Amino acid sequence: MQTSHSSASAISRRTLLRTSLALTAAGYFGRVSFAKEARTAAKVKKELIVHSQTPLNAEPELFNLIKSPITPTEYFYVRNHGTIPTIQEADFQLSIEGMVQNPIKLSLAEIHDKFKSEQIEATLTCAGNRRFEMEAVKKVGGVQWREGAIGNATWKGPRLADILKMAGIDTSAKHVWFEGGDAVTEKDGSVAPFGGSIPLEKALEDLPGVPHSILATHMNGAPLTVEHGFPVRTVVPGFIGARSVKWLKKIVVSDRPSPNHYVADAYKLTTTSDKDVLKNATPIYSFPINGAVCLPAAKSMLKPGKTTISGYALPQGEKNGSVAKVEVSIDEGKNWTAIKFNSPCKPFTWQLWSLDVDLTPQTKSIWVRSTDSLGNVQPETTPWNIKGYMQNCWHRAAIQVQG
Ligand SMILES: Nc1nc2c(c(=O)[nH]1)N[C@H]1C(S)=C(S)[C@@H](COP(=O)(O)O)O[C@H]1N2
Ligand SMILES: [Mo]
Repeated sequence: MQTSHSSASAISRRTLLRTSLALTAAGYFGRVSFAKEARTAAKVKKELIVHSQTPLNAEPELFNLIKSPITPTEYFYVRNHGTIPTIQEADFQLSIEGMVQNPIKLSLAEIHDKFKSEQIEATLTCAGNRRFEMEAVKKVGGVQWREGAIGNATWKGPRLADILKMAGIDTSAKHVWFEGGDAVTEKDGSVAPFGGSIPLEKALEDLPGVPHSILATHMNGAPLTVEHGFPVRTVVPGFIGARSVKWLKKIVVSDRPSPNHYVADAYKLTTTSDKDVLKNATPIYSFPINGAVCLPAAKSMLKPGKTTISGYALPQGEKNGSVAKVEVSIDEGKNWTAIKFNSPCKPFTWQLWSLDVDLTPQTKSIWVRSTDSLGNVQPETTPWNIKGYMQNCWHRAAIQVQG
């Protein structure tokens, strides 16, 4: 290791090194300049509904959300627990440690050069999507997400499995921890990075036609934006968004789930905040089957007659589940119309749907429920939990039709 001294030659050598590293990174991204800063608050406000500015939490309007099966990055929800770090690509280093034979550190250029990169399509959704609906039973704390804490993108980067294999996984390893480069201030004032954790089995999952877990450097064909985790994040298809850790800094292979707050205490389904109950509960991994009516928007005033309604459906994020059926009711569940899909839906990926219906002045609401290929169906009601996670019951949009 070279110690730093302030002679002119050392500085210029350092500058040179930095420049060449920066160039390598620039070459790696295929262009010299790209957004290294987060969007301005004004720009975010134009594109998303902002729930909180610091930390930034924002979701799209539903008509923007379902404009295309691939969600444009500007309309992709942003969910943060702490500050958004600005990481210089030249300084970036990812460390792989824990129960591995050879702990390794990788630069961005090495992540690019040493591994085959793979492009996947996967839907990301926050466990708190639709949380605001919990208020029908009892309001819960946290960001009051509507139906837009979901998005579908293409992601590109090396397979997590390839990186773990290079480090050599110990035979007794069972879990993989991820640590972000952000700083989250907890209620007790302590500051720690956001962390996630997934079972090793999931990290190594290799099923035909099912997207792998990757370390994404690209989203929708461009380098990750700062808000979405630049320069590297995990993308774990089928799992709640919290397991797709942004600004990834460290991977730890272990025989147990991560002790990070967001694995050990948060993202668990409990009806109390009792510490022991929380400690003993299982972390949420897969996202639940879900679906929502996006158009017309809830509370719309509509004319009677033919109207196209549309929305999204999401399969449960396990095995190779895909959307199998979407049913719509405009008479409070007495009759349901099933929507057919022309081609099989993709695993771990949402399916946008639309249906023409005849509205009458008696139509009070539009309901939707999805079924996946594993037989999971959106339930009629969601069990209340103290954090408002996994809100996935039949989605009901109240509307008014003119008489
Ligand atoms: N480092 C870090 N990673 C993170 C988070 C975070 O706060 N910090 N939030 C997580 C949660 S809860 C979700 S739902 C997704 C959201 O990803 P997005 O902001 O790219 O939509 O990122 C996850 N990864
Ligand atoms: Mo989330």
